[in-house]
Amino acid sequence: MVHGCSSGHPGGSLGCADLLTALYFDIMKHDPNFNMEANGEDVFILSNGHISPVFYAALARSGYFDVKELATFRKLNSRLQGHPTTHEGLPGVRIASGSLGQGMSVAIGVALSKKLNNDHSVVFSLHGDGELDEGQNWEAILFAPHHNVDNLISIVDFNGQQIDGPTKKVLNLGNLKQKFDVFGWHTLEMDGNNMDEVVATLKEAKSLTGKGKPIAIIMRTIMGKGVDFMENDHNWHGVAPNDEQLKKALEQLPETIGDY
Ligand SMILES: Cc1ncc(C[n+]2csc(CCOP(=O)(O)OP(=O)(O)O)c2C)c(N)n1
Ligand SMILES: [Mg+2]
Repeated sequence: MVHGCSSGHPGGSLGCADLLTALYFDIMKHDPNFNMEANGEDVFILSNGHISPVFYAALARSGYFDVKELATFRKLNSRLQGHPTTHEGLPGVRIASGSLGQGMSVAIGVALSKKLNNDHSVVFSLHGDGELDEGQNWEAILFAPHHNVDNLISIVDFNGQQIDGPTKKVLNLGNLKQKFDVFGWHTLEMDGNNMDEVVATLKEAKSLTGKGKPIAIIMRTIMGKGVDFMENDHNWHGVAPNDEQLKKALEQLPETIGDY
């Protein structure tokens, strides 16, 4: 998809492919016959909107829209813009994201309204680690435990990379598990590129909902997972592969379906 329009974000998308697959194909109770109200449904809020390629792929593969539409990614008049927005009318997109830092606040709002509606489904949100540099997150991280938002599972893509370099160099996050714990969250950790561990940890997180605390998952991933020359390299945060790089990448990912 990113090669097809010569722009977009392959690094974070590849790293989060396991998570999105687990959520949409196993963990979440959701209806591809999309309804913005989401009554009785689990909700996923993508905060790091630049990883839209993997989000759109998960939505299409689980039936929200035709897989062939993936080929329109980032093209003029497409519903699949570089950063998701609701006004394009793409089923499955619940918020505009791309301006980093807002998704957790939105997810908390959705979670609180579910409580008011006596709706016992769960809200999942995904955030980049570099995205946590944005101060609004820390207000949200403080707010959620104070208001007992215990139907929220916020996942951080802890790939150690962001647009300008390794997170340790740009703005060190230190011990993120300790930070969430001390703010009052129940914090889990997992290897986000080990499917068995992803599924087991998400199930554990779901079992911890309704117990008074919001749940965070620090998800270690590899930026560019599955393509050797992209792995762990922040330069693949937001660059499209050329023809030769695409060929090499697809050779390394034989399971890539390529049917659109
Ligand atoms: C508010 C805001 N500031 C800056 C940017 C530019 N920007 C886009 S992605 C990114 C880095 C995000 O790092 P991370 O969340 O770790 O994503 P990854 O590189 O791991 O995919 C930045 C600074 C933005 N989109 N929004
Ligand atoms: Mg990152």
